[in-house]
Amino acid sequence: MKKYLSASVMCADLLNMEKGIRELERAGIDYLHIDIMDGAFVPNITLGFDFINQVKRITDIPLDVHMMVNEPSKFIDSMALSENDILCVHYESELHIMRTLEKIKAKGIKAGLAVNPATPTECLKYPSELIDMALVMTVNPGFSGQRIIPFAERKVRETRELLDSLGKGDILIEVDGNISPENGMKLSKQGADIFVLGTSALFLKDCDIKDAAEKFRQVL
Ligand code: S6P
Ligand code: MG
Repeated sequence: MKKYLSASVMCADLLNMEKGIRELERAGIDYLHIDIMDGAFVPNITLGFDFINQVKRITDIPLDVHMMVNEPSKFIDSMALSENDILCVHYESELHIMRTLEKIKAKGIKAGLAVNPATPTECLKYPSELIDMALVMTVNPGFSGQRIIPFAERKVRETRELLDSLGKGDILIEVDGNISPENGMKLSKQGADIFVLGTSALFLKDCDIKDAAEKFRQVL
């Protein structure tokens, strides 16, 4: 199974974004992971819809938008996404989450469903009919630079087993939070497909982006 690297844009140099995106293109990064926060679902605020729409105009790297907001259905039409982009919403963020996923699919965009560390894996069972990706959070969402939760490997394995048992082996599993090369290697073995790379693997002080991406690919 192919493995994908998704660069966490909130960890890039926000004052030199275009230069940063060109570097990610040169490094062969598969997705740009864009974190959207509302200060309510998570205690932080990061990037927004105008930013997404401007990024869309300057690069062909598909976007992997991670919505950490309450009632994400309100904002689906605020982004000019296309068929190769993934729009991922949290299971915990809306009462009728399947209606939200239907709305995303109706726009011709790929749909992702994210689960917080405390949320049981089984919540993916019924929505699996509507999703292209399951995002297993490996930290509590909101901030970069946190430590991975101790049961991350078990949760990814459980997720892979659940999806396979439902005949949904084609749904990709993404992992997000403290994905260092060492953690990435362990999670890859448990069935993770997409790796969100932030301060633990890609945006490092002593290594350029292309070398860091190459080093990460080698452990998968
Ligand atoms: C925050 C967000 C994440 C982070 C990413 C940072 O919860 O959803 O996407 O940006 O996890 O990576 P790292 O390696 O600093 O944890
Ligand atoms: Mg994220």
